[in-house]
Amino acid sequence: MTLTRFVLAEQRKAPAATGDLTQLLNSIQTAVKAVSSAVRKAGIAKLYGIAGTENVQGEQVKKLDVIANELFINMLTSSFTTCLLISEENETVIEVELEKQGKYIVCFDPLDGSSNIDCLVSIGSIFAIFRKSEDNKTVLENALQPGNQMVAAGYALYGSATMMVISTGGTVNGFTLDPYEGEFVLTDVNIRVPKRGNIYSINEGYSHLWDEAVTEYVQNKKDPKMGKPYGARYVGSMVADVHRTLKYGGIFMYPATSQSPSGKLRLLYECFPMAYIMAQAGGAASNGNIPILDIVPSNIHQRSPIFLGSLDDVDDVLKIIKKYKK
Ligand code: AMP
Ligand code: P6P
Repeated sequence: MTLTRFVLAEQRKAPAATGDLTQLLNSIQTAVKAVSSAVRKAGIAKLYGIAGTENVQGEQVKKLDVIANELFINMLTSSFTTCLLISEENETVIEVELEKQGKYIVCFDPLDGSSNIDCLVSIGSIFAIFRKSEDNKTVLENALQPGNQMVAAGYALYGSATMMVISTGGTVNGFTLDPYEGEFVLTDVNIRVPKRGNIYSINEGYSHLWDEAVTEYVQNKKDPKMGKPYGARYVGSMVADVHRTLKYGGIFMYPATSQSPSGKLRLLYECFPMAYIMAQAGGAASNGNIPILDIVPSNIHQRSPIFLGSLDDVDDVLKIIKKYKK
């Protein structure tokens, strides 16, 4: 069962479907294949190293970032199914030219975790798909929809294998790229995140900046008096940390700190899609106060704290956060 066949079969379940979402998902699939090929060749093709430019985040942009962004933009605009694109690499919304417009809005991070490229640590692409609202909202109002309006979301992990994990509402499925066939093959059917795990994932280098709740929670995970201690895993590449959490359970956290009061991760193209996938797989994702998917964005690059993973593990940290709120 290839991703192409799977998406087509899913479309058959939507009687009124025109085929646009299928076309869009297949265009994203093609972009991911091209990015995967570039990532695997980077060392030989000397694509590593600083491209000498900076992105809207003020970060040095690596050449692979530039290539990945261009590949995504080209495939999305030429799919004739999108009207607005929001990329981590572009300061403003990309409005698709009129004759190529379709009804979907795609928020994406073309190559997340790029600081890990040169040392060959896993990196990924992340995307969220919204539908343009029927009433005549402004471009920006269409771009700033709450997460629970999402139609589909997914990510690609360029790890020991290249895998796409996608949900269009309902099940979450994983497809592994067969590089010899050039096809994504269904390998992980209906992924469900365990109700509780035994791994916590957070950058402990910032522990001096955490609030009391996060400090207490992490201490509890290490204290044998509080139960069997958890293992610690932190890749520093969101797609890798979230995929492990999806498969094995546990919790991934990027909380607000005294230095970053809204955390670091971006809402529209990191937190929203990962929260959608986690929720569809039976997990949870919160900003510490409300579910990530209930957040109404105020700007396209806004950041959000995120606590994501197994239901019981996210619940545990939210209980401690609540305790300190009183
Ligand atoms: P379309 O007109 O093809 O964009 O489809 C309209 C709606 O039908 C989409 O927004 C989805 O909710 C559903 N749908 C269409 N194609 C698919 C698909 N391949 N997989 C899952 N849902 C789909
Ligand atoms: P830190 C990578 O740069 C990224 O955007 C995410 O992929 C990752 O989860 C996070 O930043 C890591 O940030 O501050 O722990 O290095």
